[in-house]
Amino acid sequence: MNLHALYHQTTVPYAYPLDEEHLYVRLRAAKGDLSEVKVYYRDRYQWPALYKIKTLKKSYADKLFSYYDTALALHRNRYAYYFVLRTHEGKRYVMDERGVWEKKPRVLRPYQFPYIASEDVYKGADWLKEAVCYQIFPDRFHRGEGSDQVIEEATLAPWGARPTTKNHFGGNIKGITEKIPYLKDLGVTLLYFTPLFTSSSNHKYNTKDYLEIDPRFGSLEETKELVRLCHEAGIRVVFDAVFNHTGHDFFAFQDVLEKGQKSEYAPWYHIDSYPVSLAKANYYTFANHVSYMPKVNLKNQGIREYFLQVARYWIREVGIDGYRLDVCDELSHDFLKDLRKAVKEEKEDAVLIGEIMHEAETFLDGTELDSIMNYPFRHAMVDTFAREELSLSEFFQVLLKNQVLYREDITAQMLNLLGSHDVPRFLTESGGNKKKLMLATAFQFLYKGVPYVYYGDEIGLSGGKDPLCRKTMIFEKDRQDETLLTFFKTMIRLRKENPVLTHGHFTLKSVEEKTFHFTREEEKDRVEVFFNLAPDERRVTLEKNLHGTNLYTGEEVDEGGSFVLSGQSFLAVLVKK
Ligand code: ARE
Repeated sequence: MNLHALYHQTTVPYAYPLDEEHLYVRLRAAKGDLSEVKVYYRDRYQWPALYKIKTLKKSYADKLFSYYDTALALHRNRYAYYFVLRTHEGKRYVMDERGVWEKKPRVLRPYQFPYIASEDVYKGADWLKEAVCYQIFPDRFHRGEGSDQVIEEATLAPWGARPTTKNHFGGNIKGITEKIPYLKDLGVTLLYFTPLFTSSSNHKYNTKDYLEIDPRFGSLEETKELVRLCHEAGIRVVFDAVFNHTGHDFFAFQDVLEKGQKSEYAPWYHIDSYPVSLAKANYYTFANHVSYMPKVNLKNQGIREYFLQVARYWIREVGIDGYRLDVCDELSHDFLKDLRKAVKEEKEDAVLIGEIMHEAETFLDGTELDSIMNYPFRHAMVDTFAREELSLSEFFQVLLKNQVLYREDITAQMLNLLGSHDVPRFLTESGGNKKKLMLATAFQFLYKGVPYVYYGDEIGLSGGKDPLCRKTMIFEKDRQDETLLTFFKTMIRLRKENPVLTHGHFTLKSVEEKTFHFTREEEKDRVEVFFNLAPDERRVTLEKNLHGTNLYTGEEVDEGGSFVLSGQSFLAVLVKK
């Protein structure tokens, strides 16, 4: 028994309210050490101390640990609890707030979860869990006809040209609107647009005016119409908000450039010295010396209030469903909490999605963000499915670690991307191997979390590092990869038709050198999933017989003992319980 591995804390993800009536508790132990974990719990005011008893379920396991959990309920929701553990050798341990005891101490000090206050209960966004997300880089998606767009033809590159850091292609709001039927047919239900607000660059992360749609994209009216029609088609919309920095041409920074220390907006930024100079970049910027992106001082109430109003404005005016927050991990927790309140006041089920390229548990405890762009997932997928640099057991070590860091409902809401406008496309990472992209996509749709498609991946767009991953979209049928497109549509449909793929618990059953087996499971349904990443066929051994329906083909599956998976293929079998 490894006592060092035992762990519990009275905060996320080890203890937190699931709702007003249920407290979730989790305990960690070294893998394979325990045969039983029980929790003894009572109302903290109940005297004499009569405890109820519940057995915890082993819900997660990674390379080193097993995690046991359950949900508790008590009339007044004031909890005192301790754990009783039993090892395979029959030894018994008691774990309370003061530590682990071989013999039950004369005076127990139970853990306390003193009260579930309803205002502290995180309410996940069910629509987000059920979403299939699609990211659009507006300048590159489609150029619609008859828009109110203001365009300088002289600076425009021909559609299909090689993207550079500077060129514009003229994609617009109208263009996206015209393609709603395409998006509906594809089946996606959440659109995320990189920034739409007025800005001089093609990517628009240097905001000049937070309250205006960039005239190069079109008008406010066109944007309202786009969002209205998306909603009509059952598609939600999330805007990009850049609150870490402004553009250098934003009115407040212009005032600082002009008036120096005397500017009332100087405290909105972090200025090192005066006079402020773009050439010297003697102020805090995004990354290092990116002078056209001065970093904002969110401690200042003026800029904070300004941004909160911006956030409210677009929800109220256009009816969007939330924000993707740029460089989210460099905003402050304090600001994010205020932002959450403002956004939820405007629209209860609006969501905040952080752009955080790393694990982000301090932002996802339920008081700030609803989700992040799950780059740890993306990197693991690229390293394993595309580049084959991580072994499968290492791959699952990364994924399972990602899972146990977060609340269960947050894990189900993570945006599991394979690519974005900031990283090379998956097809390019795979050296152009479409089978790899298809396998990775299949995994994305069968795994827990929100599948996220970067525009064009579904028709075979390729592209390396920024700016090459931002090529123009192709809508001509004969230039689209039909096999890929049909595959994406099928995976999206399967995801939507089988709620177990959204809500089902994930359990890793076995991992071999190139094959693995996992399940997604709910009360009534279970999906058994097998992958073979090797180019040649592999035999997979079954623990028990497999009867059900092949999700992809609809055919009946009836296997026992073992069966053969062809090279680079997967099998997902729906089993009715
Ligand atoms: C330009 C050049 C790039 C160069 C970059 C940095 O094109 O080749 O690497 O400058 O100097 C926007 C544009 C970019 C532009 C950038 C600056 O879209 O094309 O890049 O502005 O002008 C970190 C941040 C993360 C950020 C990435 C880019 O943590 O928040 O860097 N992503 C957002 C957006 C970008 C956007 C900005 C921020 C700025 O999604 O599109 O860039 O508003 C490791 C680290 C990450 C790091 C990542 C990349 O993975 O762990 O933390 O992300 O590398 O550096």
